[in-house]
Amino acid sequence: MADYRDMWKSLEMDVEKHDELCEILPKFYGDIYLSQENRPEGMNYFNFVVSEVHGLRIKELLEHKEKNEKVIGTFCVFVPDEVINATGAVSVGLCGGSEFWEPAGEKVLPRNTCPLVKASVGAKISGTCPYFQSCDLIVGETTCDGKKKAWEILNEYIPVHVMDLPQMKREKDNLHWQDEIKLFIERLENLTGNKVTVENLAKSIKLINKKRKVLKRLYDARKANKLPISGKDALLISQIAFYDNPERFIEKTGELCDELDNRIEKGISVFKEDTPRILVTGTPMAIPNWKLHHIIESSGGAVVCEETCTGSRYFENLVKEDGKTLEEQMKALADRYLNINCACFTPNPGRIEDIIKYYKEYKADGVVYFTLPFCQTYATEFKKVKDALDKEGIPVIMIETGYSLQDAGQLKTRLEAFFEML
Ligand code: BJ8
Repeated sequence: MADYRDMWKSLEMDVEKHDELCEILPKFYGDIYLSQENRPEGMNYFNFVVSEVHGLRIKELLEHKEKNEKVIGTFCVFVPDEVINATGAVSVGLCGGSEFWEPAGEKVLPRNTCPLVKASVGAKISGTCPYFQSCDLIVGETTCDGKKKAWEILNEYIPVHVMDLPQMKREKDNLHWQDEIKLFIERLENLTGNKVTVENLAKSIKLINKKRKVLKRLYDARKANKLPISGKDALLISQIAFYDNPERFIEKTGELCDELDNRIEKGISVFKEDTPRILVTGTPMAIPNWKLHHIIESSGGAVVCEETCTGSRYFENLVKEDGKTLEEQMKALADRYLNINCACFTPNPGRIEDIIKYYKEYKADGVVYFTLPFCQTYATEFKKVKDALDKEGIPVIMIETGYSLQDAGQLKTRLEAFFEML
């Protein structure tokens, strides 16, 4: 990687501490990703993106900022990227997926907070995440209690706009979410000095839909009997979707999908025949959290789909493109976004329907229900999901695990036993 130290210093980062992270990541990535055999050629682009994760992409963000285009950080798939894009700002997903950031988070948050929240806050207050440092505004949302209260603390370090997400899906909740989108537009208009118009919003809706379509195409390739790509690679692509330039991401993922189609035609697979096909469902896996996928795929399983926010919840369902007024467009946005089935909603039957649907569509043999420690919403929802899966005769195992690799051996043993019985 080129020398970006001056750039990091200009972002007021703790460059020495950041060096520690830079030392861990390449080896970690090499062991998990580059060791895979028979990867599609198209993964080279994503290898490159990871190798430049704190370099070239940050340089691009700073170039945007030089043109007075703002950078907006987000933490949840409910925050509409379309609105950010329409104001000429750039959106980056900021969820922290590494234990490296947890100790810093624990300085201001209770230890028994979910690692995603601790790492996200820790990334900011330790000054070791150039994405955070590049942001002009971050957008929080009222989903789980851990996140909701963390915004108040983060706001001491960086301006935070909080979107009040309803937790039910009635008509009045839809109207409320439309209203929140309107307030978000106003906040961004004030920040950027650019107006959201029917035209620029329509263009952004089309662009983000295109990104969803290419991700859907990638996931469709995983429905093939012979899997042309590993679950680990597909997860990585989903994670990169949150911060890469959208046009380039669409193009490169499209090229990869062409290659995957070709592999499917020729029957080329990255797994041995009869490898158990696993649907992963649960909490999001923020980059570089590749732990569970790596353990599954090195214990004799293959991940065929993620019913998570770094998976299907990010790209399923498009925003209607035919809105003629801003009101119609906001309604179309609210309709699409409130179709996401996060466990912070009550009740949340749509998620169970999705899991069963994907289990069938992706021809899975079993379900791994993943939850980060201290995530009450997903942990509690397990009962409902398990009851429904039991009724359908779908095998499921619950795995609660954080970012540390300490329990890797134990998880491997449990997963191997689960795959054995599929
Ligand atoms: S739409 S899943 S991105 S809220 S894992 S921080 S819920 S304690 S991330 Fe999420 Fe939006 Fe829902 Fe998706 Fe809290 Fe649970 Fe931690 Fe979580």
